[in-house]
Amino acid sequence: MARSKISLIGAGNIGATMAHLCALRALGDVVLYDIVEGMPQGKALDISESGPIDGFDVTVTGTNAMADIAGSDVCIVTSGLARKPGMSRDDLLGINAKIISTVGQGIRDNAPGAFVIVITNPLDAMVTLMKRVTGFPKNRVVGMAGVLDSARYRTFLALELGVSVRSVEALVLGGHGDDMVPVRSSCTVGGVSVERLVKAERLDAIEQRTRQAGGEIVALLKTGSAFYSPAAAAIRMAEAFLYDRKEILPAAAYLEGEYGLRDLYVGVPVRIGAGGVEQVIEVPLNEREKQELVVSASHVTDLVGALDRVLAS
Ligand code: TXD
Repeated sequence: MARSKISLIGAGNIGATMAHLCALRALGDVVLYDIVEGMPQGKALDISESGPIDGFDVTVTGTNAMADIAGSDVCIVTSGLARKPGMSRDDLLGINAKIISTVGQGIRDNAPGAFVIVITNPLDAMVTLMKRVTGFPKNRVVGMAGVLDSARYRTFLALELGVSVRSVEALVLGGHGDDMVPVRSSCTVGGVSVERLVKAERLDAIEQRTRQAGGEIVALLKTGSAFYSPAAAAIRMAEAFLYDRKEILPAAAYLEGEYGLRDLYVGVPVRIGAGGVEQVIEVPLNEREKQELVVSASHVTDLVGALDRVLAS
């Protein structure tokens, strides 16, 4: 049986980290694409040369030719600029919209059957643009943010309680911005509601840190943004697709009435399997969470409006 083909569009911090993860897990043959001459080729060769050490036989190929992504099963897109200190994700809109437009045409023309996972910020606008440019159905274009944001929430709660991250179930919905929605009402630790274990004011602080977690790392790194955890999050989504896991994960999905929202991408729980985004899962929210989701979704609507103005200019 032929190996899967995974094309990583963008060979920067996240793209190269994903390439290494794909190789270590022998997820499939990897194509690492970037516009910088030689860079993807060098990183791909370096990863390949670790094959005898870690025992993987999948191929990792670097290229500057978009045609080399032909026939990909999955395309994961990180092409674009990352934040610098003081920048918001939305500040990247103009330049990254142009890049995603070009990349989307390349995917449409070269990998028309691919499942596309978008990472590039501002995520909610870029995944919207990717769906428009490729013309792919909603089940084959998804944004990666919720798996990362939920992992951050889980990490901070596990640290607070001194328990394994495996014992913390937590979900973050909404846009990938400062108004994302940690869903406290369904958060459990060892099956026990988190509200029975952590004081409300500590939960407020942890949830605020979750919302600001990306900026916290940008401020520390000064030269870019998080990349190990975003890479891990996107590969988790790709695995759910490639292995037909039917795993329920939070992701930016195109809504058509679910959660009372329509015709926009918002972070919600979805079932990911061989059909891509196979189903949007509606989880119960309390009144505060419902309101917060509406506010977060309205920011996505505003962001897409700004995108439309940029594209029209
Ligand atoms: O949760 C999330 N979705 C976010 C997303 C989490 C963290 C980072 N987030 C965003 O991902 C970040 O704000 C950026 O917009 C992307 C990629 O972040 P990364 O850290 O990988 O950025 P790099 O290291 O700058 O890599 C971007 C690469 C770089 O090598 C450029 O040469 C390349 O993108 N690039 C292109 N590749 C292909 N085609 C075009 N046109 C192109 N333009 C730039």
